[in-house]
Amino acid sequence: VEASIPEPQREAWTKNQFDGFKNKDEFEKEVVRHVETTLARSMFNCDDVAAYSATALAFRDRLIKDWNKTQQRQTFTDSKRIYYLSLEFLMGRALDNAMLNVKGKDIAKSALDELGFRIEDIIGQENDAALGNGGLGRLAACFLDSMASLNYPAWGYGLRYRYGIFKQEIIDGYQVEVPDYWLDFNPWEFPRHDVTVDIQFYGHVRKSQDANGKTVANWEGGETVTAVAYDMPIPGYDTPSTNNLRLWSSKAASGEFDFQKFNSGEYESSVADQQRAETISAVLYPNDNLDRGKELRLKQQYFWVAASLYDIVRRFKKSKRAWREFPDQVAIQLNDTHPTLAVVELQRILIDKEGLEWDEAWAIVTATFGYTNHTVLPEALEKWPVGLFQHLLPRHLQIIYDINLFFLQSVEKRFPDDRDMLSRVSIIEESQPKMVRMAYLAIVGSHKVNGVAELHSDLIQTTIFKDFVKIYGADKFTNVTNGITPRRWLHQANPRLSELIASKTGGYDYLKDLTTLNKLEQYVDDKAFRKEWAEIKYANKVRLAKYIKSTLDITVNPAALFDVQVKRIHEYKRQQLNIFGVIYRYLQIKEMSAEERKKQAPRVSIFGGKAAPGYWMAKQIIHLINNVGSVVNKDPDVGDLLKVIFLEDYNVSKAEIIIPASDLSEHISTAGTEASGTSNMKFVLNGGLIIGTCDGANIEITREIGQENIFLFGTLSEDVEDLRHNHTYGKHAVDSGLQKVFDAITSGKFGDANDFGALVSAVRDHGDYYLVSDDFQSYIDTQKMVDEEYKNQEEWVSKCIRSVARMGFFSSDRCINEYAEEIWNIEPLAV
Ligand code: Z15
Repeated sequence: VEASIPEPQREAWTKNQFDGFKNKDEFEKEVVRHVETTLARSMFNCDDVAAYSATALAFRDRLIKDWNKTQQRQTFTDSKRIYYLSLEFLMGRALDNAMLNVKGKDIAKSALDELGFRIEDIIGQENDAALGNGGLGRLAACFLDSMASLNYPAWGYGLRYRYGIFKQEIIDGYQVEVPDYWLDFNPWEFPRHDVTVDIQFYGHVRKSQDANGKTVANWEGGETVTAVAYDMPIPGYDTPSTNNLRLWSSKAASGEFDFQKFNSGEYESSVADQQRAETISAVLYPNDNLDRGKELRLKQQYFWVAASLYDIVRRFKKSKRAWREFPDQVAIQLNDTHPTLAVVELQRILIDKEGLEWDEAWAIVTATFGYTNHTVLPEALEKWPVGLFQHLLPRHLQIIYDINLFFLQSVEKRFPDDRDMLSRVSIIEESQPKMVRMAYLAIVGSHKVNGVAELHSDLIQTTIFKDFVKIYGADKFTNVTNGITPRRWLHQANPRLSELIASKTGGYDYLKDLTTLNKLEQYVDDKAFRKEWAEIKYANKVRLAKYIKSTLDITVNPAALFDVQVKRIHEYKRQQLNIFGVIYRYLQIKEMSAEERKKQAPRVSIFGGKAAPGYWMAKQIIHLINNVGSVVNKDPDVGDLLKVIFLEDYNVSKAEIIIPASDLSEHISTAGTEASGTSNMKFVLNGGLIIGTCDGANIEITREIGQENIFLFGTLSEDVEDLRHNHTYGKHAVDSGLQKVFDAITSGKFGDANDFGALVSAVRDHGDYYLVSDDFQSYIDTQKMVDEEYKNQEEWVSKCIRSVARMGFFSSDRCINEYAEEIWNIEPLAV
């Protein structure tokens, strides 16, 4: 390719290359240039927002150079690429991450200082890119960081929502949702107005004969919406590799918003068409672990999947390889079932557009895809009514029926006498109305299916996907335990701890091989080290205390134990167990004598998290937490012994402040319900201990750090089914301690008792599905142990250090290497 450019031209290009900045002065010049030209401002009206914009643009210029080179390298070497399809990417802020990954933060800090700005203030100007709900979306963001840092040729594909997850306000104790219009100014995205794909919806299928007499399906009519690509550079840590996240935005196809209509007086209907098209990428659905089955959501899924596949296929076709080589060049990972239509779409492209035979096409499809399952909760498993498919994607429904037919035929051959099996595993559920089971389609269309922690992977293989293990054999099913990026979740969020670790482990290389943390263990008995460690934790708690003061005007004592539960609000995550425990503690304090109170360990109970707007019970939990806070926090009997804090609008950038400040974090889901959890890893990596159930990745964390370093309690997952059964058919009395809590609530101590009736009766009268009562006593006992152990600070700090030293396994780098080897069959590209 290079040879095709004449020598003099090439020279002109090369000698004028933009080299980025290499030192503080050059960086300063870039910032001033952006302020004065790109932003058309000057030193006289450069506020923090403008300084942020200019700084971001200077780093963006630099990233884009590496980005271009990375893409060229991937093209020239014709490497296999991994495409990570996710409807959510919970990226958070980009500037701090970019500065640290390219090792330019020190330069930026001193340059901004000279120009009259504090780098923390500048970083704080950026809106979070909050294109996700919770764990699943943040996992995708950690994976992008790891894939770039490990030099894998990888692309993310998602939707460019105009509105990310809503902003949460708390008004009178209730959650109120406010739209998140984050795109106002986003220096990190590159609109690619020349990269567009027309996406078809509705219409009908007409069969015809081609020249060879073969029947071909033609999907005709309906409407067209255009997808426009927006690219975000993803810098790796300490490597020139810069990958791409491509997000699709919807707009009316040029034929739809045309001048004819415009000129013939149909202005309004023309604008309406435009708006309808833009609706597709307008908003992120705000549900976590819940499928609501809305038509627009299915439209989002097809729009995004079809645009992405068109892009992937277009890139493959440039290589002029034979179709059978497609899986050697392309791996596609389905992040949950949301992108499962990609399986059907690729089959459609191969048979309807490229003329391949079904079997040949299907072999290519199944060799290309891998599917990650993230939940066993029945209400989260996607199903779509057949009628909706018929209407929106008629050709895809036909292909799904064919996929199912061939699949069931093969099952029948292997299990000839098992009629029941056929109806159990059918992709079509024979219900009223009939439904397409997306998880089954994803399994049938992939060569590997994985869960996200050992317990979870075992559970899917023995429960919801049991029949498929019988059909395909155990090799198709595997586990890849989740991980987190230590760059954002230690180095960026906790710079002082990162520096201390670097000073003991031989520099910052531990950020590239997290198992190096094990070197810390030899310093456990080093008094000076322990002291410095404790001071850093204290400073992080002071920072959070200041944040609490400035946002809620509540004073908390940084010497108290900070007990944190931040995550989406969900009954299965059991924030209700936590707040019932807090009430129990409060009642105990109230009963104590002044003498007894002096012996109590002071505690700050910190909550944060969003409830899905339509999830009424979750909203009741938020309301109760806030009401308990307003009673407890001003009770003079209690003082510093207990404070209850609800932090508004928990998001990635707030997590970066909260997580490093925790002494104890709560991961207390009913056993068997939390597929993995990833914040558990973040908290331990930042030197906090965990109180948790034997669920998800808690189990592997325990195995790695040692059971003496974690506070486990509660029912085991293998006992859950029986307990639930007994609740329904036997007697079950509410735990006596919990009963006192319910009495306090129903007496109106925390506001109108009617407001919380549903929370109480879910446990007392309606079968206690999440086993709150069963686990209550063991939870309280374990919290008591926490209180005792926290009094011995020397021992506590030792536990924290040992835990951090043993957390190497939970890097998303380890996790991505496992995917690369076991599922994607892909190698890093040398730089
Ligand atoms: C989500 O955030 C998760 C699973 C889902 O099925 C959906 Cl729709 C959203 C979470 C799991 O609840 C959590 O346990 C896991 O750590 C995370 O995905 C990443 O795998």
